[in-house]
Amino acid sequence: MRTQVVIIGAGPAGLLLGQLLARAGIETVILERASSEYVLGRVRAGVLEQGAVRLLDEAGAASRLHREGLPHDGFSLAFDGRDHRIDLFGLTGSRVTVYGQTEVTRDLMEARDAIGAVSIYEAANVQPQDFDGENPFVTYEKDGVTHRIDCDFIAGCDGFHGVSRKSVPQDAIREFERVYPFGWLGLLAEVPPVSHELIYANHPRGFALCSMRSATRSRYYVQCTLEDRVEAWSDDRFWDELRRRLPVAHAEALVTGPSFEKSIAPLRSFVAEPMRFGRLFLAGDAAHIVPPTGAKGLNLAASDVHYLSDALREFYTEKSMAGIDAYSARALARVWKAVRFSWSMTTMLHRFPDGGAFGQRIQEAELDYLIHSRAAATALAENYVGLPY
Ligand code: RFL
Ligand code: PHB
Repeated sequence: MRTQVVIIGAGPAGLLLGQLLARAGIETVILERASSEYVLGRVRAGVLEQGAVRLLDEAGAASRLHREGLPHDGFSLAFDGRDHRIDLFGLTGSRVTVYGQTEVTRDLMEARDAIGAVSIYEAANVQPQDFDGENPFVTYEKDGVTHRIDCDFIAGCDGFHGVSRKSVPQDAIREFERVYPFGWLGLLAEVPPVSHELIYANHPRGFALCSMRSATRSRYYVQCTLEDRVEAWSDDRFWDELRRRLPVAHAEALVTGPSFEKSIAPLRSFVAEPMRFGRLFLAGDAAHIVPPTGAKGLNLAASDVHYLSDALREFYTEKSMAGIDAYSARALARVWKAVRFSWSMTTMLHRFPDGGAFGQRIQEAELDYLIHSRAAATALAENYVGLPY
């Protein structure tokens, strides 16, 4: 088989890239290790920047998002027993949209099916090959048979644990990493959200986040230890812990109910440089990971895909390598700003086991500064709604 671009991974990065390239008349094949049901079953991000919404529009996959997505003009920082609103729209003229990653993925899968583009799910042992030269190809196994797809380019959109980054020789890549000494325990329940906006809480017992998927479905998180196991967290224990970490008015208003998803995610910052190796590109979580505190992971996948689809369109329509040569530097400039922001939100809001009394006072000073300085609040808001691209 031959195609123009092989995309490894059918997460939001791979699917969005496939749609944007299809709109430019560029043919792709997507190879995904898991089944489509498995991909749709992963509960992850919930907050979209306007740039990501614009790209989903361009991809022809945003009509349900416009109907069902929840526009949010602000969020709350809760500490010291009180709520402090960050007025995103008032400070920046921009807002975010709350719409689950699962729904984004579903919409993109349907858009891809509608144009009849090829996606191969349950593709085992996917291997990008010969991307140093002019004639790269990808091999994979399906139902016990080995296949080969020749192509012009390979897009590694296969997430943090994917094969693409691992296929690059070690001396060609540099990795930067920070692992945080805690995780997030997340829960989904069919109950109305405690507030119509998100609440990020800094509390002596640890961080908590109140988010949502709709007017009837809530997504909550509490900071947990790296040793914690989901099985040790009954719903009752989770709801009790969440209540303790919220201002009293929210704790009293919290509607609880049985969870239908509960999972623990460790927190990590990670960047691989560069993001292009000959004819292999990395995009999204394959190249970088941010802790979820700034709600940036999915949005960074979208901006990478914007730069990459532009570069490939330029190559095919203008026979120019300029965008391809610039891809890694353009993407990384935005990535590092989001990595910095996610690290600073994480540092400001969590209890660090080794933070000590000094760390505690620094957090308090930062939060106090934020709520009393319009400049500081604007800087936070500008990063949260997303830097331009
Ligand atoms: P994905 O979604 O991991 O998709 C990669 C796909 O590649 C497949 N794959 C392979 N396919 C073929 N061969 C192989 N060898 C393969 N290895 C892997 C995988 O099966 C998968 O389908 O990466 P992508 O597309 O780059 O998308 C990134 C986002 O998923 C991620 O950044 C966000 O979910 C992060 N994130 C958040 N981002 C936001 O922008 N806003 C948020 O509010 C937000 N909240 C979150 C989050 C992530 C979380 N967790 C669990 C990590 C909240 C949480 C709790
Ligand atoms: C979510 O709704 O899952 C969510 C929202 C905001 C974050 C992280 C996750 O910062």
